[in-house]
Amino acid sequence: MKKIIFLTLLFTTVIYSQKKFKDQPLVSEIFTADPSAHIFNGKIYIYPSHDIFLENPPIDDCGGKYAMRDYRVLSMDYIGGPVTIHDVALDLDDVPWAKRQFWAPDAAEKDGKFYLYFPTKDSQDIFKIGAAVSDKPEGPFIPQKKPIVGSYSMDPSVFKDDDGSYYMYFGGIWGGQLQRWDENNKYSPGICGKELLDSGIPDGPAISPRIAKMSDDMISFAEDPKPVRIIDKNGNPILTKDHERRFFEAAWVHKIDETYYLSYSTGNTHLIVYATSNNPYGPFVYQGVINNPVDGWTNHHSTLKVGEQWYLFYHDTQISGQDHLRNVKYSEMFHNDDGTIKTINTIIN
Ligand code: FUB
Repeated sequence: MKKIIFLTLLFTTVIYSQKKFKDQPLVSEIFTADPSAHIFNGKIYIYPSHDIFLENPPIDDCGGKYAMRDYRVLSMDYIGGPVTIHDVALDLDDVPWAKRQFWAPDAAEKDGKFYLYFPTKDSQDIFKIGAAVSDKPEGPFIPQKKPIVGSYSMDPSVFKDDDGSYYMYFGGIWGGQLQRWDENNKYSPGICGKELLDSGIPDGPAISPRIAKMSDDMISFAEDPKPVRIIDKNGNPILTKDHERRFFEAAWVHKIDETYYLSYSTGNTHLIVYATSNNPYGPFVYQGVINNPVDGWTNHHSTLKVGEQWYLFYHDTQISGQDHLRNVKYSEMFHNDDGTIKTINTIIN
């Protein structure tokens, strides 16, 4: 198997050496994706998915080839500094309710404890979101015995507001199963892929990411999840067939002064876009593109201010050339004087 991996990587390295990438992978020893970046205890910690090589990746439209089994945390003392790949922070086998697929995680700190939030499929193959606790940012994390009550779908990200409230944003369509949950948080089995683009499906307001305030214990929701509305500048909802602007996955929030920036991936159109609001619950008004398509099918990011500089953490497939074997990177990100964000191009032509 090592030979196959070696030949695959050699082949793609030759092909990819023709491409010019704006930024370089943070680590090449393991494959990493979906970076959620934070500053904890004065250091930069990155919580990525840990992609794995599969000899025969399943061919389905539900994300079967993203079959991750553990999490590894990365850290840097400063931007540009050496990157530490920490030991396994959480293993799928240690989560009693988890069956398969550790997808994009996030983390939060409160009162000296660290919380890892992770989506994974339960015994029924339904994505739920788990919480795990540690005394250290890099783990190891001890998982709760059950998923967070009321959680579903994937791509959790936890935002801490200035008043000390924490909110979880979550959800993702297609393989992330958000389309199976209605806005009253009721589940019905359903499709999970390209069928959602079928011209036969009527247009209407696009599926919304969800928000739930976290309880003081940080391992449960204080309220039922609610949809986060994304609208255009005329106050109309962004529509399902507006593929360049509608939500797909990877919701993330940062705040500047009184403005909340919700950024997210448009998925199969491969953009990271953003919308703004003066309320964490929204509605958020669509503004524009933060990151143009990267190399590879998925585009998933986080934002982080280090000193006075904002950064976009993201992934692409520079090392492997394969959609499910990704590598995390970062880029400087700039807000204009009017609050808009300059678009980033990570592939240089
Ligand atoms: O890494 C698995 C999935 O791919 C993530 O949860 C999505 O956001 C996409 O990046």
